[in-house]
Amino acid sequence: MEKRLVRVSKYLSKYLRHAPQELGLTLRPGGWVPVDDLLAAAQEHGFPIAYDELVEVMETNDKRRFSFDGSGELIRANQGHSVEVDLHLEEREPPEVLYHGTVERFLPAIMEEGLVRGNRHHVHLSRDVETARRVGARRGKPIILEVAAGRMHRDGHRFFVSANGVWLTDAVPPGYLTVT
Ligand code: HQG
Repeated sequence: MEKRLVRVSKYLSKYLRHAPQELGLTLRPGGWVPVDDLLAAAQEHGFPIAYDELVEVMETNDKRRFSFDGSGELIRANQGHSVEVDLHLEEREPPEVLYHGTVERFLPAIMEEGLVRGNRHHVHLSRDVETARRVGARRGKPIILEVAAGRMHRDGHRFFVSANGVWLTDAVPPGYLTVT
């Protein structure tokens, strides 16, 4: 993706997931904000974004991080929030195995206390090894953990899928994790 669009995408991530209040925005249920309000606020805070750029980011974003609602008047980040917001996620039965990409230095803590959600609402899990590898590689040489999601689900843990296909759960206790 070209540089300017990456900047726009990062800007959107920051304000639609983590700091809407800094732009004077409030996320509605589902994480939505009016597109017009977002563009006006961005302009006012010194980062003007053209409507066409929003559409381009939406269409070219590798992970479909953002979406418009049906009317096209509202926009949101599909997942990854740290602010309190009800995303209306649907509970779903997960595949038998999901993956989590991380790095070596976190392993001792992870094997001791399991995967915890940190600042985000949920622990993020990937459907395939390749995606998990990319997530881990953001921090260094990736380590892939296999998550016994089917067994977790049968044991009563709840799973959700975001609109862009990321599997989410509250926490993964160490007994469901295997280092591959
Ligand atoms: C680690 C990006 C120590 C965990 C990605 C991870 C993903 C622990 C880090 C999405 C731990 C949290 C989420 C424990 C977990 N002790 N470390 N007990 N439990 N960790 O960024 O999964 O670009 O909050 O392994 O592609 O890396 O934002 O989560 O390394 O989809 O759209 O603590 O964010 O997407 O880091 O990434 P994060 P994540 P976006």
